[in-house]
Amino acid sequence: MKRGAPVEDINENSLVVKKPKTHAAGLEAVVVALDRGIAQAGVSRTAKSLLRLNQRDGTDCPGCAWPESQGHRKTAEFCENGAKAVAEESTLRTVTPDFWAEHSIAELETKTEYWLGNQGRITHPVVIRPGDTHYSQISWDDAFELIGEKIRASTPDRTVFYTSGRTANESAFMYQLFARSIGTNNLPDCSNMCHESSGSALNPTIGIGKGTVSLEDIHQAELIFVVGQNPGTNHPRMLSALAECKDNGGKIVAVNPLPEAGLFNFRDPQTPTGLVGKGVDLADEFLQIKVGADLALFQALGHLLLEEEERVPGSVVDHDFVAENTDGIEAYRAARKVIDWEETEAATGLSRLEIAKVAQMMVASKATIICWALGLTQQPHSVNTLKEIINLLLLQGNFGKPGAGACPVRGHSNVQGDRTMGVWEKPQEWMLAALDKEFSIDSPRAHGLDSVDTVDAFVNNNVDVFVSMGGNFALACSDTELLEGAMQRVGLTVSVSTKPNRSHVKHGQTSLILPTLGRTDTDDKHPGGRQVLSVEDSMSVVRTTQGRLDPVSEHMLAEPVIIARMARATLGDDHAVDWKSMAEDYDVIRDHISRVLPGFQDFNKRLKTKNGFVLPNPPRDSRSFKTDIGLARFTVSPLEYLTPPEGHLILQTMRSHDQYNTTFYGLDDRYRGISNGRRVILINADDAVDMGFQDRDLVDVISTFQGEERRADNFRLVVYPTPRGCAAAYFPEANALMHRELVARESNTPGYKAMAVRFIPRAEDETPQLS
Ligand SMILES: Nc1nc2c(c(=O)[nH]1)N[C@H]1C(S)=C(S)[C@@H](COP(=O)(O)OP(=O)(O)OC[C@H]3O[C@@H](n4cnc5c(=O)[nH]c(N)nc54)[C@H](O)[C@@H]3O)O[C@H]1N2
Ligand SMILES: Nc1nc2c(c(=O)[nH]1)N[C@H]1C(S)=C(S)[C@@H](COP(=O)(O)OP(=O)(O)OC[C@H]3O[C@@H](n4cnc5c(=O)[nH]c(N)nc54)[C@H](O)[C@@H]3O)O[C@H]1N2
Ligand SMILES: [Mo]
Repeated sequence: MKRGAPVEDINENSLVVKKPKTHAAGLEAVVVALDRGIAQAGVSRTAKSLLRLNQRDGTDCPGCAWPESQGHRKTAEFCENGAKAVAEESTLRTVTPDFWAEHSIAELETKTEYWLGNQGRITHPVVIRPGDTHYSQISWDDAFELIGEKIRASTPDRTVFYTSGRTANESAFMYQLFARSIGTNNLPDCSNMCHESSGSALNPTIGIGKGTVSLEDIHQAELIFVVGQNPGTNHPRMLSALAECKDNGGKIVAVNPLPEAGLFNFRDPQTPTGLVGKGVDLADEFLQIKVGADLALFQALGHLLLEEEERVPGSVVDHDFVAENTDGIEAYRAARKVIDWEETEAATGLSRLEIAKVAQMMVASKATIICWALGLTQQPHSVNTLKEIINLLLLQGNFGKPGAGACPVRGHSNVQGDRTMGVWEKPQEWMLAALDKEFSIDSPRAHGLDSVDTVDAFVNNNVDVFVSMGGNFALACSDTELLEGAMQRVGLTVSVSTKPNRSHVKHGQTSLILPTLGRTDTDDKHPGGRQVLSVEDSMSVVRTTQGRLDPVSEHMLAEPVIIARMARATLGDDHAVDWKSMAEDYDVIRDHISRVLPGFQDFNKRLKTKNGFVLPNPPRDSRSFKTDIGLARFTVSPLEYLTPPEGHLILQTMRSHDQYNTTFYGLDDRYRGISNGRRVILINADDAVDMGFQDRDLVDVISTFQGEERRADNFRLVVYPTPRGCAAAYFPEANALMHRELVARESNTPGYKAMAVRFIPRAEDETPQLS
């Protein structure tokens, strides 16, 4: 691939399938990482950005939210996929006004996300108005004026402010302040689609919506569960932490329908033995569970732990902890007393023996951590599944001691920080009161729209202005076809973006694309010189991030500047909030934050210390649980799992090794052995036979939800070691199959890992050729 030359689009007929791998990383990871970097950005930008990644005064990796070591850092503290995220952003390819003049919307509609994203960084603000066929350049002044005009012409409840989780703390704080100054809590974010279920389970049970472990805890744990997570791809630096835990004598249990390579063996590319040797074996036990059956598994484990406690009193339950800090153990004990093993085995696809073996590991462990990600958060009963995890942790007193706790592994690199900063459609009263006091504004109290509500609001023509701080709403959400149609009816869509994506193509009647600086870009056009931003990782550590590369265009603005100018254009220069000072000097934003948010006192000063600082975490710091009753809660949930209707399979959607959400770095899902194509359905060999199909058959897919169907055509079946009854496809191709009402109860997170699908054969010659 020539640097600067964007790629060809995907040809699904070139699909290649090989045997899945059983180890992650190694030399190949380094080769791929450097290759991608150099192809996009050249040698010097690649070296400059990668060496600064995750260093103390460097750039927080825009990849995932896994924390950096507080102690010694390696010269190169990054992983293959972090390097790809950086290559994607630091690319020298550019999307200039000429690009928009050359390609009409009609043409761009035929392109895949792979092609769009690979065109490069957007260099100038552009606009498209009703009747236009192409985007064209607009000045920043005119763009802001247009935004102000449209927001003022609307009512607050018809304006929506979406955030994708790359936005730094300071920008997120200003953004929610802007929405609230206008008078709306319509602040949907990617967290609604991601770990909202975790927050919904953790807040009422342990009194905080975040994880309770540090990186050091991962190293020290005696037993770690990695559940519903593919760390080899989505959090590769987690593998080093797991390897360190193994080194210290810890054990690992992996729970996943798929035998993901990163769960089994890790060849650390940052050590000589990792590059060429056998690597470290990770999972001691692998429970290949059926999709959606984790609640059944955790209930069975609860039953076995309590059974053992009855047999040898004092051997399992941490009675002092339970008596002092928790409520509800009696009801939990009673509910777990009986178990239907036949049903449990059928639901999970696991044997009683396998489950008992893992229960024994829990009994033997004095410090257990349970990690989870989207495999647990995106199903109708997700919140109850996660509450069941908390039950297990509470039983053995696994809070507030080294090597123990709950670990939701977050997604976007600052998704946790954005929420801390108040990007939430359901803000708490204390936060609004603090905002009102600090800024003399009158924040609205009524709750706003989350991501799923926003899709509904689009469909029902209830949105006039949609502002998107990063992200790709059209493709990230459910019901792609319906949503895209509905988004096109919105009066004004504003995308603050780095790269072209589908949401720009399926734009509102008038649409603005505003190019912004990314994490790796220097941000120095300020009276006081270069500015730094801050982020919060998955383990509540807050630290600085600053880019070191010259931006590829002088016309891009930093996110805080864009927000301030939108606010001034909308609210006028005499508004109570001094937007201008905040955009000029980010210390001013941080001073405000320090007075509004608990845990941020002396923000500016503490941010400048070596490792940043850790936010207060009552369960972790002092075994205190700030729930409404001041105690942690055991909960009782009914047994629930997913049963596909006759002739259907349960479809989960997941990320390939070569993508970042809706952005595709390349077409090589290397660990799973699938390359050059993405429209695939992984299916168990016996299910394929039962349904009358063969490996590599071409099918159209139909999903069923409450009597309604959705359809997505032209997928290839790939026989794969997934459990019976459970299929898998890539996100976002499968989002067209997602009914928007299929959600997790309580959290309203889409059930992206819980669709019921069937297939109809498709003749080979029907295959439309993509570009
Ligand atoms: N390189 C890269 N890094 C990323 C991202 C990316 O796209 N690319 N995305 C970021 C974001 S926003 C997020 S939220 C995270 C996502 O991180 P992950 O949660 O790891 O992402 P998914 O690819 O959705 O993988 C879900 C895993 O859960 C398993 N699974 C599915 N259903 C079930 C189930 O019912 N039970 C169990 N036990 N397992 C199940 C799947 O087989 C798969 O291994 O990663 C972040 N990091
Ligand atoms: N079927 C299915 N659907 C899912 C999921 C799933 O597992 N299955 N996962 C869900 C999850 S967990 C998430 S988090 C969402 C992801 O949803 P989003 O966060 O909305 O999507 P991304 O693909 O991460 O957004 C990519 C775009 O962000 C912009 N961008 C990149 N960096 C920056 C930056 O620094 N600043 C700004 N302003 N813009 C930037 C680029 O223009 C790029 O096109 O998708 C959800 N959808
Ligand atoms: Mo996410």
